[in-house]
Amino acid sequence: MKPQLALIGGLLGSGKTTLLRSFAAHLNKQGRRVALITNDQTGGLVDTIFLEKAGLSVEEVVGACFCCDFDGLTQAILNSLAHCPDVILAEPVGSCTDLQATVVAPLKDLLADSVSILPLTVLVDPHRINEMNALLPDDAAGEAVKYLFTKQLEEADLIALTKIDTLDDALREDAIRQLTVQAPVVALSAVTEEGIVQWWDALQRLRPGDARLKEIDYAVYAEAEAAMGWLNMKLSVSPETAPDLALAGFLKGVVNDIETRRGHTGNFKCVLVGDNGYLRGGLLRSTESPSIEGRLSLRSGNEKAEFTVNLRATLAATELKETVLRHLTDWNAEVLSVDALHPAPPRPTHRYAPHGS
Ligand SMILES: Nc1nc2c(ncn2[C@@H]2O[C@H](COP(=O)(O)OP(=O)(O)OP(=O)(O)O)[C@@H](O)[C@H]2O)c(=O)[nH]1
Ligand SMILES: [Mg+2]
Repeated sequence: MKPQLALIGGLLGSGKTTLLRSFAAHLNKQGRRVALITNDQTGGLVDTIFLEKAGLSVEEVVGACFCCDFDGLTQAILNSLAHCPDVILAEPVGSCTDLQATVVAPLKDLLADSVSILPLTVLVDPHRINEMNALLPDDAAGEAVKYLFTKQLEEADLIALTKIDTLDDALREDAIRQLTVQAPVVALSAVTEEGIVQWWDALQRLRPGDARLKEIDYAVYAEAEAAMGWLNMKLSVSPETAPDLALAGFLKGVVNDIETRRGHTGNFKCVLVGDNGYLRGGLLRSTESPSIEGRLSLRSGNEKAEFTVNLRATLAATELKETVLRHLTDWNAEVLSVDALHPAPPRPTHRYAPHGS
């Protein structure tokens, strides 16, 4: 039987990588082999390190999104096939949309002999729905994020409301009600694993060919993506306090600064790797607590660890870099590499015309 390929999209920070990790672990427990594909505008991906630390097999497409480097995606799929997986899970860049026309349809056309392409899942962070509904009238950056969010919802075959462990029943229902969408909606938590089997079953049941190819204004799409500053940074560090406390303080400090400047944090994620373990940290908004997982001890102010930082927020990329460095003054930090950019206008390798045009 051909392996199944599932594309799991959704806005920055919606929970794609966390779901990849938890569902891959679930399939592995059942004796099924899984390959993962990550994607980013530039190298140095926290997602890849995080998944590899969980013992998973990962291919990367870096330097452009799947749509603009379709050949890179094809190559990553072919590389994955060498491990004879039962399932391939691929995570496109969270600011990408128009995936039905630029990725799903071309894959169905060009790779149908090698893989069976499942319907497109779009993940939605329930807290983002409220934020998008409550934007202030003069919030141009927020409107840019909302455009991407809306277009992703329009083209979804299946929508998965994520992070439901953070909601009570009434709030879950409220979030689903607020999602005025055509596609079916499931709800899940990648942390507690509630709903992940139901999500996968729903994907299997959806009829192939349901793809909703939509028209999209590429000028507006390009502007919306460019509103996002993108920072991937690698440093050698030696924090002066316990690494988990230092990481939590760093995450909070940066997100607070972004919000003070009326920026929206798309996702902020870091991984600290030392000789005896690692810590992964993430934070999206100041009203939440940083999520920190893993274990790491360091001899304070002395032992070095490699720190990878990925930040996407609606401020200038250079400003993001300065903010990050300002919050690392007690970390004895030495910068090893920096990519600070705004995504270039999307130029898809293929774009299959919407139905009926
Ligand atoms: N409570 C809870 N938190 C979650 C869940 N899934 C993801 N998160 C948290 O949400 C944040 C973003 O999750 P990611 O998996 O990095 O999201 P992503 O969609 O891969 O983000 P990008 O790759 O940046 O687009 C992280 O801090 C996670 O710990 C969940 O099911 N429950
Ligand atoms: Mg991710």
